[in-house]
Amino acid sequence: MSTLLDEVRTLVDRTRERFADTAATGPLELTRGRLDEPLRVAIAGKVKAGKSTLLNALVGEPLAPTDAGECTRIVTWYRDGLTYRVTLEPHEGDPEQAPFRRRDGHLDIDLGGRDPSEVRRLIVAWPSASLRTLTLIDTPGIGSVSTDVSSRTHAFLTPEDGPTDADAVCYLMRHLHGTDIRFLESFHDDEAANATPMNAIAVLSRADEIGVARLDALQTAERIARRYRTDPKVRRLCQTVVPVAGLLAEAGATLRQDEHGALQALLVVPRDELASALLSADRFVSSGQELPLDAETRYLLLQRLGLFGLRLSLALLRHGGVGSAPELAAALTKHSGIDRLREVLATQFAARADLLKARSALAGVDAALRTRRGPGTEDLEAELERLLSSTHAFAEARLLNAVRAGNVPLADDRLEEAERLLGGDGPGIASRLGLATDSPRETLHATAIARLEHWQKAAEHPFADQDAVAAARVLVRSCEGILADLAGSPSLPGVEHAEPRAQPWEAGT
Ligand SMILES: Nc1nc2c(ncn2[C@@H]2O[C@H](COP(=O)(O)OP(=O)(O)OP(=O)(O)O)[C@@H](O)[C@H]2O)c(=O)[nH]1
Ligand SMILES: [Mg+2]
Repeated sequence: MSTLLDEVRTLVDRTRERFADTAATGPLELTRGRLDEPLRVAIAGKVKAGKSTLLNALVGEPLAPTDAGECTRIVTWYRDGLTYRVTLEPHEGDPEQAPFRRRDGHLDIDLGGRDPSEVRRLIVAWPSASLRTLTLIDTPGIGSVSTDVSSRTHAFLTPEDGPTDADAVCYLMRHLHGTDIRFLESFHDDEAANATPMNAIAVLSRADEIGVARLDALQTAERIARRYRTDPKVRRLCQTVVPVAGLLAEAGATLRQDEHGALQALLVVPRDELASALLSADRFVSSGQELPLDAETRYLLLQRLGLFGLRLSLALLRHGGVGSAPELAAALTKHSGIDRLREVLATQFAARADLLKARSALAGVDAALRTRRGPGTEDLEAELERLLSSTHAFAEARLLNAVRAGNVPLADDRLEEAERLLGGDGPGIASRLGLATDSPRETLHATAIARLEHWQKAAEHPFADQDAVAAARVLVRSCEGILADLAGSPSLPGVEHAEPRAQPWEAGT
């Protein structure tokens, strides 16, 4: 039985043949290659939202330069590789290998005298298990004072002349701002394959800085994130909002023994004196306090952990049952919120990789067809249309979008159920049914049957609104799909699918 990706591959190949030796050849080659690569997730957001720091935390190495430096102004891809290598792709001319050094772990890439504006992108190939399922793309800040820098990110993520090179976006924001909404709106255009917020999640970033770095900062951040999650403007544009303190996560992934030693050394200072020194960053670094660390070490600790991270680390070492450097690192990771983000990336993106890649590839085919519509391409257009309209996963994505935009006439509790069934909380069976991941198969089965019966009735209701009926029909197929999956995988454990519960039963319809 062919899968969605097989069908998309075939369509891309047919389109390539038909468009051989035209301007569309190059882009179509790239579209084809993409189908066999890991999913591409761009990390975007306003200037200094904490994008590079978060990328480092996800990779588990402080690769991406943070703060200043010309490379922060260039779109940079981080992908798994056999060897360590940096490729520079200029706007004009052939790609070339770029020499690099590591400074405190960060990559210091030699642009060979080029201005960042001359570089289309940098590709860092780095052997790393974290990059095996997702390629991460660091982008320059949006809304930067230099519109030139900002426009590089727009040109990459929301190009005017074709589909974007990213399959999904992880959008960082410190507060919800008009610029953020505008960016998400342009990434979420309503073109055929893109009509869904499925490919965007938002991160409430630098969460430790909320509320003047008090020790309950992350709880406050979670409350704010929850409010954003239920804001209709946000829900329409992205799957979810998770608070993350990237700096803490990066420190958790890379904490060194000497840093742990320096923190331990601070514990000899009487508690009141230490609390007073930690009232502000300036005070900690420069006030000439009687602290057992030199100014440079204090400055570096502050860079690594931030004021909140310092306070938290000291509290953990003093009262938190945390002793060794690995224990402290694990506690920082736990407090940072990065595990929740990883889970969201795994359920919302990695588990849907095939669907998201298929969407990107179909957008590539569509772009090629736009260059030459008409005689000789009708069959390709028809196949593109068929894949978009008959693939149930796309129908689910469109309906999820409509539900979140408030365009489906169902009662509130039914809307919630519909959203879950469509994979709004993740594509696994238990998530779709609103059950715990370790629910027994019988419970999953019985619940799926009950949902199926409900939506069948709704689909056949003689007086129901047409849009409600159309929605119910999609939901019936979703329930049937869940039941087919349950029947087709006898050894399914508590049944959270790693693979998207996509289209096997759909293929060829
Ligand atoms: N306290 C705190 N500081 C952070 C966090 N994430 C980043 N920072 C700091 O914010 C500054 C900017 O971080 P970057 O990771 O370079 O941000 P960016 O979004 O990549 O910045 P541009 O690429 O220049 O737009 C650095 O000084 C980081 O140390 C965080 O979670 N908490
Ligand atoms: Mg950056």
